[in-house]
Amino acid sequence: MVLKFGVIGTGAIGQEHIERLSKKLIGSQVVAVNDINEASAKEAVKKMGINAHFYKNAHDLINADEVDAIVVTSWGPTHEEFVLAAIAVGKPVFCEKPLAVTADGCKKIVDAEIKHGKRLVQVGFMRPFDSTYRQLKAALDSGEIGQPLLLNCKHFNPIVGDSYTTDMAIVDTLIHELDVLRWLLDDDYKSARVIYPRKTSKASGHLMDPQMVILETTKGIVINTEIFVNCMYGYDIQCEVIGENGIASLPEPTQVVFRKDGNLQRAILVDWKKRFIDAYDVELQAFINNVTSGQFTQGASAWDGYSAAVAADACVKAQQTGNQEHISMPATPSFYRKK
Ligand code: NAI
Ligand code: ISE
Repeated sequence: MVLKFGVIGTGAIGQEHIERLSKKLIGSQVVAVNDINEASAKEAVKKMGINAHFYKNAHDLINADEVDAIVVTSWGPTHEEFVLAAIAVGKPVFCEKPLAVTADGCKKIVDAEIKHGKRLVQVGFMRPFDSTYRQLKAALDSGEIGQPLLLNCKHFNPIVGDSYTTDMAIVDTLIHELDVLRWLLDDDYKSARVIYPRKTSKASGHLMDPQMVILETTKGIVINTEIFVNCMYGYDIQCEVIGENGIASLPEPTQVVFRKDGNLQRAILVDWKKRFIDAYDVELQAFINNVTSGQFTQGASAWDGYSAAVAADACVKAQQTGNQEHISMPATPSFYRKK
């Protein structure tokens, strides 16, 4: 069985996912695309040499008989509408993060999926599929460093455009740590605080950059994450776990090391496309397998999207108040509990 996909949003990651669904993964093809920028959508599919119909209206794509499953790769504030529309017609939907830009928006999706009665939604939190994060989790689960006590994380992007806003550092960027660290630590969050260090001259006038987010978990672990989206030097994701008996750090992505001209040097990646390229493949293949098997056994659920958003809401409030904000994570409904 070949799953026929419709893709909403043919920008950066939309094109990446169209490429992998059309040419790399098993059991999928892209038959339909939509974007508010018609010319760019048509140019994208032409450049990739795939024969996909362009739909002017995203809802027509969602409802089209030729479309079995949907991928949402449009801007974050549009996700809620499109995911709810896919659920309304009973079509499986892979939605890039964030599932919605608020917890309330995610909860509407959770309620709709539970009412539908079977899993349809997977969220594009790819880091638990990444081999370096899986190595780090195996190290923690082995007990090698004892109980985790404190984490130092970095989420550094080289540069962002003027449309990137201070709250996006949480809902669009930190949302990855908010998801992956729940899985890594098997824990949840109970408070958040945001500190603004001296602002870089490289950031747009309206953007606070860098930001430091301090989270406390229900087990008492403290997580310090530095978000710096105009760091200039590269795309740098770091996670150091300090435990009772030692430190475990996220492995650097494998790169050739050069000894040359009196230097010892290796490249740092410059964007997310390469840093998590394998994880994107694995998570989307998992979605294809979930749909064709009828069992959503892998990948982030709408509840994972909601849980990350609950913490993100508190972080956005902490950005505004400067206070330590409480986070109360609701219990996971049986519908989403791992079988
Ligand atoms: P982008 O700006 O390159 O592409 C977004 C596309 O969506 C644009 O072509 C835009 O015209 C289109 N669009 C916007 N509103 C629309 C609407 N109402 N209907 C149809 N099309 C619409 O953005 P990018 O970087 O590709 O991000 C897209 C989404 O993917 C975001 O939610 C972002 O958070 C997520 N993303 C996830 C990554 C990951 O590591 N998982 C990496 C990069 C992006
Ligand atoms: C982008 O949307 C992504 O999801 C990248 O993984 C993240 O590093 C970046 O900060 C986001 O803007």
